Amino acid sequence: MKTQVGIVGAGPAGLTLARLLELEGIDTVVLESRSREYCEKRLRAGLLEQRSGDLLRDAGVGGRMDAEGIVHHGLSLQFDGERHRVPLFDLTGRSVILYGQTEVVKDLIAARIDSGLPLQFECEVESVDAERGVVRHAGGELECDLVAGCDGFHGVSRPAIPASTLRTAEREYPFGWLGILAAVAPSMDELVYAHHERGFALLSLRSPTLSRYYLQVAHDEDIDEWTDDRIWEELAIRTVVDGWTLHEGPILEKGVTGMRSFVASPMQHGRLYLAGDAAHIVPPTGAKGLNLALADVRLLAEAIVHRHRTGSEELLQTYTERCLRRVWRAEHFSWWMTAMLHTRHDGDAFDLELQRSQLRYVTSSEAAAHSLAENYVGLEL
Ligand code: RFL
Ligand code: PHB
Repeated sequence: MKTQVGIVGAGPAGLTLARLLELEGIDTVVLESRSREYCEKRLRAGLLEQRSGDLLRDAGVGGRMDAEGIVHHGLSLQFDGERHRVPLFDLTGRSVILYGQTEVVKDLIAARIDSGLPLQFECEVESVDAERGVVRHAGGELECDLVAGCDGFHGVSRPAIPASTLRTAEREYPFGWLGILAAVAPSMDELVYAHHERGFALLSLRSPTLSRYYLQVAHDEDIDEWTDDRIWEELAIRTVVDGWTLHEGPILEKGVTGMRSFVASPMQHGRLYLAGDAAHIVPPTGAKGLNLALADVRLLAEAIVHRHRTGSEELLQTYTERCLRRVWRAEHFSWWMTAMLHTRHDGDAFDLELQRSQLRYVTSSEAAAHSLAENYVGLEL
């Protein structure tokens, strides 16, 4: 079997790329190891930059996001028992949209199926030949003009770049996030990022009836140690402020994710181009992972279309360089938010006072708040 662009992975990166290329009349085949049901249920990110929302809208898959997504104009940072609002929109003229990654994926899969274009679930790619553009899977081989490796951090695409060429930069953190989805109206209107000596907590949401809350835990925390009562108790302790109540409800899902920063370079080799988590990972504190994945595929689609129309390889050749400028800005911001908000159990009084000073600074200086806000809503790079 042959195609112009073989896409490995039907996460947000792979599906969005397939859609952008479809709109330009370029043939693609998407191969995904998991079932459709699994892809549509995997609970992950929730926050889209305005620019990511625009991309999905321009791709004709923004209808439900516009109807059901919730636009936020600010967020709160909590420390020393008080909340301080950062007015994102007033500072930057931009806002963010709360709309689950699962919903984005459902919309993209539905659009692909509607168009009747190839999308194979339960089709695990075993290896990619980056030089020849051949993708091997259980059912045979796919010969591609170009291959897009959109198969996430644990995929097979990145290892197809020779070890002698691939450079990686990485940071592991000694903590993880325990995340819950609860069937209860969110107790707040906007996201709350809470610093607390017992550990960070984040209050987020998915809809007027679904709350998404997170607790900092050990990176290898055993979820079985956390009963629902213990989770609610800990969330209440870390997010307490006078005159406010955290409402509890049935916990529908819970899980622990470790945190890491990771960047691979180059993001391309031969006919292979990496996008999204296959090339880079950020800790979730900056809410950047999904947004970076969408920004990568926007550049990749442009470069592929440019070559298709003009024959020029220029945009494809500079793909890595153009992506990594934005990726490293997001890496720094995500690391900085993580360091400012999480409690290091091996830390001392000096670490704690630096965090409190930084938090006071970003919530009292307009210049500092502006810097946080423009990174959070997404810089144009
Ligand atoms: P994905 O979503 O991992 O998709 C990769 C797909 O490839 C498939 N695959 C293969 N298919 C065929 N053959 C193989 N050999 C394959 N190997 C893998 C996989 O099954 C999968 O379907 O990567 P993609 O598309 O790059 O998307 C990246 C995002 O998923 C990720 O960055 C975000 O979820 C990160 N993230 C957040 N990002 C944000 O922008 N805003 C947020 O608010 C936010 N919150 C989060 C997050 C990630 C979290 N977790 C669980 C890691 C919160 C959490 C808790
Ligand atoms: C989420 O709603 O899942 C979410 C929001 C903001 C973050 C991370 C996760 O920084």
